[in-house]
Amino acid sequence: MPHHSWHMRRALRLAEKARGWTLPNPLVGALIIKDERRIGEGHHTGFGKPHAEVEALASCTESPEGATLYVTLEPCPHQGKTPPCTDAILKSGIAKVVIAALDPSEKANGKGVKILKDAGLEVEVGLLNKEAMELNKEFFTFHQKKRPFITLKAALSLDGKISMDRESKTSLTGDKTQIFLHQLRHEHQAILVGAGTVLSDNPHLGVRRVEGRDPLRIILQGERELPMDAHVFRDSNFLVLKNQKIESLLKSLYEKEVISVLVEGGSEIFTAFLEADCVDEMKLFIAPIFLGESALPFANLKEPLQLKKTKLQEIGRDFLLTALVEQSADAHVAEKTAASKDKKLNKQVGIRKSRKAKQSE
Ligand code: AOF
Ligand code: ZN
Repeated sequence: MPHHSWHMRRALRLAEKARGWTLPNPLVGALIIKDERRIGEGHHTGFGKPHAEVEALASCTESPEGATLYVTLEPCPHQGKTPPCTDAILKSGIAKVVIAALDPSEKANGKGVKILKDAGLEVEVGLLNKEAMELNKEFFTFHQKKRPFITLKAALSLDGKISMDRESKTSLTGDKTQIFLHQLRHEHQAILVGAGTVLSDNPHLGVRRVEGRDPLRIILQGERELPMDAHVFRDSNFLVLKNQKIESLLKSLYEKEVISVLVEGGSEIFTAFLEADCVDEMKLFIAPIFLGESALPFANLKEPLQLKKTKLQEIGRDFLLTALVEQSADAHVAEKTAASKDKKLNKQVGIRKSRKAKQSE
């Protein structure tokens, strides 16, 4: 079928439109195809709103009976804020469902597929699976690792410093970078800073330069008192956590269903997160300035840290380096995967060898 993956690609693009608005829900897009014609499409537009499948069914220009539904995530089998999508699909008379990725949450995880199959629908899973997992990498990390996806954001000088000193804020990056940063805040469910940053910068941590929602503001407090008139306390959308180790912090954020956190500093917080080996992605805004030896470093790492999948963008006079962080668990998994790939390869080679042997017999 020539259009098969085109349909799923379009569903992925539809899903992407709502980035930031659905949290902690995933981004989901759906398309309904009948006789190679698109008769309906939709996406999950916001938390608590109808799911993608329901939007797509509601938009149909003709009866979806006998049609194929393309959806980027397994249809939900449960009653949440909205009724089960599997019910809506069964009622609609859809004959076939093509799913890019299974929903990793305990409530779903294959149960949606089973309901559809048991009812006699044809179900296909895995078309553009990698792309669908990338689309919702925060949601998948949250369910698979039982902790939020952690993005570390910093503005750096060319000599890797974040500020002239501990007591005051040094503005390094230009105006265009501010817009990028506010978009990034909108795309994360929560934003986290240390008490030192609240005391030295009195940051707002909200979204003002783009249309978006303010993330939950998490402040990690040590021994120092925080002024109650600080900007971060301007409304009730904040959480102060006292003397927490990173591991217990992540556990409590998991329990609160926070799927993604943007860590904005300062130096001690960056160091603690990196040493806890739980940073998934880094967004480093690099400004064309050297701050000199006496300035505050980005982090104090005891060991080298390898970044991977790096991407460099020019933003006005600054650069944005986006990279994934190599976690020690990843290295372990990579070794294991390489070993099992070797095994598989050996098996295949073995099969080929025995076939050859048979042929020459
Ligand atoms: C789908 N289609 O478009 C989305 C799904 O509280 P609710 O009813 O909004 O359900 C939220 C859960 O449903 C969410 O955690 C995830 O497992 C799934 N999201 N499922 O079939 C959608 N957004
Ligand atoms: Zn649903």
